[in-house]
Amino acid sequence: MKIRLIDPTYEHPYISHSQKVIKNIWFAHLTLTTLAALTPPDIEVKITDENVEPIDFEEDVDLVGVTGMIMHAPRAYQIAQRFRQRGIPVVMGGPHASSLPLEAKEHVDAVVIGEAENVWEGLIEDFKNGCLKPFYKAEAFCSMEKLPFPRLDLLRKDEYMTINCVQTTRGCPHQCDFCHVTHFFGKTYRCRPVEEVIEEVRRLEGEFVVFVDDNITGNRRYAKELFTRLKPLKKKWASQASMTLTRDPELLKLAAESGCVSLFIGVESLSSENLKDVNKAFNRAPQFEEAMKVLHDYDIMILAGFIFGLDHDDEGVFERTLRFCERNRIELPSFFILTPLPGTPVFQRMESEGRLLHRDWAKYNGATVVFKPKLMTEETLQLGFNWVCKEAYSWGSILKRVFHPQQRFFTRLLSNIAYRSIAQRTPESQLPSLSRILQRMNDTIPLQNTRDLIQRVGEKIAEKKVLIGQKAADTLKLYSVYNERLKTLFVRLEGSIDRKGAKELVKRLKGALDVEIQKVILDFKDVGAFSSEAIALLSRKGLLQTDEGNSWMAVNAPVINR
Ligand code: B12
Ligand code: SF4
Repeated sequence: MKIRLIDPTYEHPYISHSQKVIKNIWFAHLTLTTLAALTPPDIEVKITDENVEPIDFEEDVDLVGVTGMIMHAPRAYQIAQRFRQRGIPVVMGGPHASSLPLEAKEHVDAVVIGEAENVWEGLIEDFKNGCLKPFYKAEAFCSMEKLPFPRLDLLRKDEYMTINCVQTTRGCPHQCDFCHVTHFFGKTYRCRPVEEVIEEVRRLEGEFVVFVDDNITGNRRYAKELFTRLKPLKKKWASQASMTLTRDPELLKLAAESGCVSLFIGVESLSSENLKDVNKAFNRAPQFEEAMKVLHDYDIMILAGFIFGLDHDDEGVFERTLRFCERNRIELPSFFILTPLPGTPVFQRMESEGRLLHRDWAKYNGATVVFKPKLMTEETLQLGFNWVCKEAYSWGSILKRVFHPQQRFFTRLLSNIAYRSIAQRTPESQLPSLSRILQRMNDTIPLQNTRDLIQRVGEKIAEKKVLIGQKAADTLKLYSVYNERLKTLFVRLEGSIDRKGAKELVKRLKGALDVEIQKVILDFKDVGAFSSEAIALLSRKGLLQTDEGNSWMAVNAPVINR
């Protein structure tokens, strides 16, 4: 009996899948080599990664297996159709088929839901006996012990940057609302026996290994043991980890000593509100700069993932994020547009709020807007995303990020050049028009004269005194969010306001109130103290009224004359 396993290709709008790019930066997928290893030895099994070789649709095979993430689904269905036209049955598994098995079943003969380990052999037996069932659901998660090593020998190894991929754990202890991992693996986090991982790594040729885990440090005790045992192998490795790693110096040191050279870290957003919204508050935004520094101190290159289009993102987010990457010399920033993956809480939320634009899965690729964002239009999100992808890999931005005296300058530069070749495919785009204004409206203004500041009066102020103590702050902080749909700028003020602060505020608001912004809402409730001159100026401009609540003040554009 002959089985052909296929990994479909995908025409990504900005990630080039050219042979050169694959050779420079891709590592081979583990899916098919794992399935091949699970296939009984009496069966002839071959694999095709369509990204590196064409599919032979005329091949003489008995059964075809096809995999796919969400965006591969349409192509996977086309492939299935071609084989089924010839009467060859097709089985589909992987993240997409597991989330939407009923949809997948319309295109294939059998669907595997979940991991293959506990069902694949039984499916083959059924096929041999002529009684293939429509669905095979892995009822329990498989044991991580004695998993067969993937059949790397079936890959065209010269086509990839590396084929040395190893999985040490499955699942993640966290449950971020946009992530498919929790949906697929539930709340489980399973680790393979360290001994078996070490043996698999030991057998690999070459010094570089990719651990294709979702979060390699999800169980610290396990990770510490793994890293300790890896050290003598003297390999270099890359993987994915969550930000929590940066808060455990012992673990980080061990990772570096065991050969960790780069980590993909899902930073996701610089906004604490966004992180809280998507159940990722364990990423602590105020500590990000320190976290990036700690990774660099251990000479670990950072591939930082950022998601755009979360509910607190306005059109200033693209520039703000890029400047963060430049300031912190993040080697390889990776940007994604929020993608509601079926099965995830984000998908459910978007669906129930009527915010999904369509179900054209090919466009659910992390680079195309498929939902209605809250604070931006679809168009602004798309254009801002295109801008940041291209701008981050412009020579100017690369140079800001790669110079770092202590570290591997050439590795940083070469990886950036490789990523630059991908980013070149992103369509040309402009920075969203209000971005510059929004940077100015999210700023700290130092004050000049804090001596004659007076604490606020009124009921609210009594609470405030306790909060800010007796000392007035010597800065005025502006936190602003622009709602493009309402054409309204919300500005929250925090600290104290003296004459200089008030003048600067008025100046910046005048700059902001252009044709696009129609309304500004100022929130003074976190201002602890004003100088009398500031009160006079702000009142004269109609920005401050001493009403009882004195918190929210709505100011329409015409109030401030340009
Ligand atoms: C490594 C990895 C990558 C690597 C390589 C991709 C790869 N396939 O190896 C890179 C970094 C390139 C990558 C990129 C992306 N990835 Co990725 N990736 C992973 C990761 C961490 C591991 C994949 C892996 O090797 N697993 C090990 C193998 C053995 O497991 P498996 O593929 O799931 O297969 C098992 C079962 O699913 C089943 N099975 C699978 N296929 C089939 C087929 C048949 C016939 C049968 C019987 C069974 C079966 O059996 C296997 C054994 O149990 C997964 C998370 C995860 N844990 O799966 C995310 C994951 C697959 N990626 C994901 C996404 C979204 C992406 C991107 C689209 C991100 C983006 N927006 O750009 C890109 C797409 C790039 C591309 N063009 O392919 C999502 C997919 C969600 C979805 N529903 O589509 C996942 C689940 C992560 C997540 N956080 O949600 N990814
Ligand atoms: S930490 Fe990463 S892998 Fe884990 S649930 Fe969140 S996004 Fe998914």
